Amino acid sequence: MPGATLFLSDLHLSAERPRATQAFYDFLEGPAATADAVYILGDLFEYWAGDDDLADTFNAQVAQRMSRLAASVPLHVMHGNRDFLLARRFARTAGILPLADPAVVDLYGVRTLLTHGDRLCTQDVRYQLFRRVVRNAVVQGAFMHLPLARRKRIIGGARRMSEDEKDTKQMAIMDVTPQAVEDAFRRHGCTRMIHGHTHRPARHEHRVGGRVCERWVLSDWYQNGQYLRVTRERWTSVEIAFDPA
Ligand SMILES: [Mn+2]
Repeated sequence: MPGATLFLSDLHLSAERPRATQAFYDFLEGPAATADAVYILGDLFEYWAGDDDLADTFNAQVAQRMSRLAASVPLHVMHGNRDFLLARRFARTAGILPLADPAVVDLYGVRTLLTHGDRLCTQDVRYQLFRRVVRNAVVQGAFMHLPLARRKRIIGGARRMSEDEKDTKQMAIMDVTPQAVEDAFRRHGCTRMIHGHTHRPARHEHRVGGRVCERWVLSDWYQNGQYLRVTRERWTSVEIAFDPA
């Protein structure tokens, strides 16, 4: 059996979506258990209000299931735009290895760029501004000083606003821009890239400086689960059917 490295993103786990959660647990005990490494490229959780929310039964259970895998398989987790407050206590509890965004890894000899993907959506100027504000260390520090219940209410409000906006925003501005993609390939000297965030699973080719570069986009886990399986020989998208409701 050749070694395989697995990539997934945008699971958006929450207590309200038990089928996705079960599919994730099955993934952890199934394909992940024999992998060389597993990478979660952001938005593991629907939202994360702070590591003190590990007192929540659902969150604690997810962390505990992850820690079982992490005891034997390197489990890397990158922040998404919904769970960027995942911090040290979560990392310790779940046994995960925090992964910076972007990150460059060597996949069986192929230099590959990993990113959540929201930074590539440069046409969404309002979002990029919002992102800079909420990722600011001072803003985050002040936010984390609020009581957990208050933080959850604020996040709930922000999520409702972004859902409303999605109805009116043009589809194109919520996708990555080719220029941002090409810049990223060039800047990091990679010919492959893996990202999530846009919920538009596909394999794209980009011509950058005379070279053909591949960009693999991971799926969300709303209707089905999905992961990308990378071996020395091939890259394969694998779908996971959820149990019937
Ligand atoms: Mn996202």
